[in-house]
Amino acid sequence: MTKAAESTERSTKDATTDRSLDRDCTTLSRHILQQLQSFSPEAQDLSALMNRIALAGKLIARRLSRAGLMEDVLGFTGETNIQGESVKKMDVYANNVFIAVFKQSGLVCRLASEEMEKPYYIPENCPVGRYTLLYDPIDGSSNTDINLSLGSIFSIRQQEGEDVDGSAKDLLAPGRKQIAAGYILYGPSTMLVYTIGKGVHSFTLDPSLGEFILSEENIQIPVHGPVYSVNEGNFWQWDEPIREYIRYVHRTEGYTARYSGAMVSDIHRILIQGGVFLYPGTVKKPEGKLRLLYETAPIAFVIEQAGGRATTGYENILDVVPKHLHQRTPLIVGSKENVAKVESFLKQN
Ligand code: P6P
Repeated sequence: MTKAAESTERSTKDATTDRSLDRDCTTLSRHILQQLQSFSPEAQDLSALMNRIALAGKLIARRLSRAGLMEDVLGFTGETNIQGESVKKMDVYANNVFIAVFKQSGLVCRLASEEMEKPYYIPENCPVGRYTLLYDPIDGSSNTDINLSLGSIFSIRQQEGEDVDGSAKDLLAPGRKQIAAGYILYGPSTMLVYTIGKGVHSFTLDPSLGEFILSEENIQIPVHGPVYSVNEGNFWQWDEPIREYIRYVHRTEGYTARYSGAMVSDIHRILIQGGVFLYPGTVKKPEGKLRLLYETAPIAFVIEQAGGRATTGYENILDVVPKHLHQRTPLIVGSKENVAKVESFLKQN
């Protein structure tokens, strides 16, 4: 091989090495700073905050990966949470993990969770910490004991006002107030997907590094997709227009049903392959099951940032003003054309 060819080969190898090294160094905290194109105190805070969320994801992923080998990890606690749901031991553990990672952070003063009736305040962080974390620590608890995919959902808001009476009234604001949102998917690999309003980006946990490394930037949801994701066991509880939509996808070529019992898994599939996820209201529960502040609003932020849509069927999820912390909303979310098709049945009503 000529010297010139050798040096070209060497420089190509170097370039490839540099590229893979650069990729391995594109951690979540670095990516946030790149997204913000700033090293301001606010940018550093948000980067540090997301890094703590990543730490929570690592701790939960580690626990899940060994749950079957440990005592007292799986199964129910025997308690019932504010939602009236039986609490899994993993729900409690994960809820406490998110609290623990923000202690002594000076970042997050309040945490509001599906598992806690009222927000949890971290005294040493208040009033310095101006961020509030709203989260569903384990989304899809029914999958915990059967080793199927699960998620955590997070939403970050800026605290507005002093909240002197601990009522956290400033949280009763529409989802457009979110400054960051995303989810952690505990699947064959652990992925973290986030947005700060500058597109949607996914990171994969590299256990050998203990870091979430950038997998995909600026994810765009397909305009249309084959997947419809809904619990058809509720068919007879839905309003007629939703039943009509389901009859439509049953008789129309090109649709396929996928429903895992963990919204994060179903949403991630739809983000990548396209389609629509529905958790409609029912006659008995017109507001549906999913909670606005820490489930439907963060998911809506991510999917809208990826070019999709999220609606209650009649109102954009991100415009809904919650009346209380654990307010529920119906959810129809996914590819623009698939969501529009569902809405077309609702409009006929
Ligand atoms: P159902 C999990 O409890 C959850 O909040 C979502 O993750 C999931 O999509 C849904 O509820 C499952 O509810 O009524 O279909 O079992």
